[in-house]
Amino acid sequence: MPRALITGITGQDGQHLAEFLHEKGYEVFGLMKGQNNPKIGPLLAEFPYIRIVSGDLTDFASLVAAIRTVQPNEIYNLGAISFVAISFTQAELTSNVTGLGVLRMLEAIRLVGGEKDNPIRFYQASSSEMYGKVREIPQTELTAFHPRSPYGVAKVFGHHMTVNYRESYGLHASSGILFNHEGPRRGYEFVTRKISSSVARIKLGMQDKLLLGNLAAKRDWGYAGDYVKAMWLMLQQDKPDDYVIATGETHEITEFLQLAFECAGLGDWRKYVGQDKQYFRPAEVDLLVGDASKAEKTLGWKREVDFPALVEMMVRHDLDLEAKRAK
Ligand code: NAP
Ligand code: G4F
Repeated sequence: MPRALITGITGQDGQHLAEFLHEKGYEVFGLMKGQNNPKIGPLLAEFPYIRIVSGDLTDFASLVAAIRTVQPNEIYNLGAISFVAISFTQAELTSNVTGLGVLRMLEAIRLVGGEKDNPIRFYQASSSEMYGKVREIPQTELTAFHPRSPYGVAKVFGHHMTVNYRESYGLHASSGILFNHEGPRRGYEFVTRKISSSVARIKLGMQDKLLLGNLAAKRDWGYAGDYVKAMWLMLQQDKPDDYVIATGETHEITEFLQLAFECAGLGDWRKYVGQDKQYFRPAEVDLLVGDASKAEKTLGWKREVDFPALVEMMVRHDLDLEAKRAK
């Protein structure tokens, strides 16, 4: 039974990946920080097969201990301060967890090593935020980076470290440059979930208005369930490499709003949506659209859920959830 260690197990991708790997017959271990993390109970209630290991990406010794305990065949480094907006006000913490955390994990792997004939394979969760003020459209594995937030800068550091450890020490370390991916497990702080949950609450009479920031930004939004398959495929290749994972389509936030409000039968979104300065960022990423042709060709990866289906999935899920909560 192959063993996988996932950091960021309580996050959106950690949950999807745990489910995916369990179905593939893996023993799934999740790194969890804190002395009594309140997310443990709900996580194990939904995924009883996950085995929790204590550790923190800011604590090197805890990563070494976790790898020694688990003896994983594969490590998926999904743990991060991942909310771009908060990275502006907590830049040092973001750099430590999202940036230096990658280096600590790579060093821990180098130290512990793994089985001689079957060394540990490593996946780094890189991000389209690294492209920031984009240098070309669409963005590929070769597009230069120009990050626009402390989060983006930290991800560039982690990305280059992953490439460097692969080239310097021969680690099987791959980096997935994933564009935005969403779904019903998305955190409420991100714009798509903020919209889908607000639409549901407005529909049920629990909320009147939805306040957002910049509505002109464009994102390449895919479904998280499709994207975790790509992570796994990267680690099944003989050679480690970097891959863009994206849909190749970009949509303005207003398009997400339109579909979401229509799906709930609320009509024109402009009746409900306002703007608030607090949700604008000091610097913005205006447009992201990725070219995933390398992943499609080499990994055989293909997204299955398109943009309208993604919006509908999220709104329908939140309508059910909020209705249950209201009872
Ligand atoms: P998420 O839902 O925000 O989850 C982040 C996870 O990181 C949580 O489980 C969190 O644990 C954990 N974490 C935070 N600080 C930590 C620390 N010091 N030590 C160990 N773990 C820590 O993120 P996601 O959407 O699943 O994304 C997964 C990864 O992919 C992240 O690295 C993100 O930056 C990257 N990424 C995401 C997207 C996207 O669109 N979703 C796109 C590109 C890249 P707690 O719950 O205990 O705080
Ligand atoms: O949903 P967001 O917060 O996601 P963002 O900044 O694109 O970051 C996400 O995707 C990255 C991949 O590109 C990941 F690496 C990262 O970890 C994270 O998962 O914001 C999307 C856009 C931004 O342009 C933001 O300014 O929506 C705009 N926006 C407008 N109003 C808002 C709001 N974003 C949020 N969160 N809340 C608003 O009220």
